[in-house]
Amino acid sequence: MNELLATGSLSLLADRPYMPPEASTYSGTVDFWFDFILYCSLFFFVLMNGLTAYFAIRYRRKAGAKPHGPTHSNTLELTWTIIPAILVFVMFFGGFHGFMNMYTPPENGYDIAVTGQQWNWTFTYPNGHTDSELHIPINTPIRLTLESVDVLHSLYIPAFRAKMDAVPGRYTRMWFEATREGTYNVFCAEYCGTSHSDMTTKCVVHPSMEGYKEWLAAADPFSKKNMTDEQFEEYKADPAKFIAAHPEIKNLLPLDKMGEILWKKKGCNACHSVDGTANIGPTWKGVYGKTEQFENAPAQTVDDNYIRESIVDPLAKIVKGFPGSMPAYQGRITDREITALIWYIRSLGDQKAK
Ligand code: HEC
Ligand SMILES: [Cu+2]
Repeated sequence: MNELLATGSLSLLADRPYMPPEASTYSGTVDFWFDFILYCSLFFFVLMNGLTAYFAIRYRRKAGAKPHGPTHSNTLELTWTIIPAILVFVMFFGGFHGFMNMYTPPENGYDIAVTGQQWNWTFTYPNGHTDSELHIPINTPIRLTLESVDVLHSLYIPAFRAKMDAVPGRYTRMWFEATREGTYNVFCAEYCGTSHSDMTTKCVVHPSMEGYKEWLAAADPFSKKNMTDEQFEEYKADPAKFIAAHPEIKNLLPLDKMGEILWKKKGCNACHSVDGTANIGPTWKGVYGKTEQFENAPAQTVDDNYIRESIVDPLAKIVKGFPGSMPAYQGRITDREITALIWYIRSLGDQKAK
């Protein structure tokens, strides 16, 4: 029984039509106990309402009959106390056992760090690569350490039946082991402000550890492995020439295209549009080269240094008419990434300002 519970092979049906697919070792266990409670409740609902209806008709008040009060039956009272008590203990035991399994990360887990912020998730992989998507290998216990830079969030992957709060100023942990390859939904399950419902991403389960490692190596074109600092200087000077000369460096795009990817990967897109529409923060369209007015500083032109400052220390100059609500990226973004973002913002500007 214990092994069955731990491996999650307890499952009445394969995928239930009313549940997401079962894609982790413990999702079967969760579904088993969910169904157990559901069917017990259903049974007693039908039994009690059926009897109530039956008795209301069978013993309805008849003309001339004398009503009499309730009598006592030990047998009946013991029955309806002992049977539900046993059922409740079974539910408690099953639930508690499953809970302990879900909240005790295995010692040999593969670690990935998670940062929640309004309104995106950042996953930091062991090689330092950060990504807004969660990629994991199949059949490997994954341990996540969660933190939040602003308010309460909650990482929720329904297919794994896994959920854990991300709390500012505290680390929380969760673990799971995926059993099916595929792409699954990831949500924020804690109401966290205006764009909470957009705080979604994907979890990609790679069919093997090798496949996952390959993805990881190619995912970050700016990782140290991919480019030296001298190469980066060359690349900055003339991206097209550099890319042509270095086909061995994977996934390399012109800097502004790289910035466009980072705009999404770093979660800037939650607050900054690039098409002129208003959002939580100012749109990036046409911002480069324009004269910006501030709440707390004299006006100045939007140039490279100003953009850098806005990313690492956003509250130093708060754009007029906007809240001081941009999270500081100091320590969570590399110089290369900042450069790429600057190129992207430039490319969205007035061509003359370039
Ligand atoms: C939670 C929302 C939010 C996120 C996420 C966010 N920003 Fe901001 N950003 C703002 C707000 C609000 C302002 C205006 C207030 C201020 O200047 O601090 C702003 C201002 C800016 C400015 C100055 C724009 C101008 O018109 O002068 C730049 C540049 C900027 N952000 C870059 C970024 C980058 C790059 C990222 C991603 C790495 C990012 N922001 C992520 C909310 C956000
Ligand atoms: Cu959230």
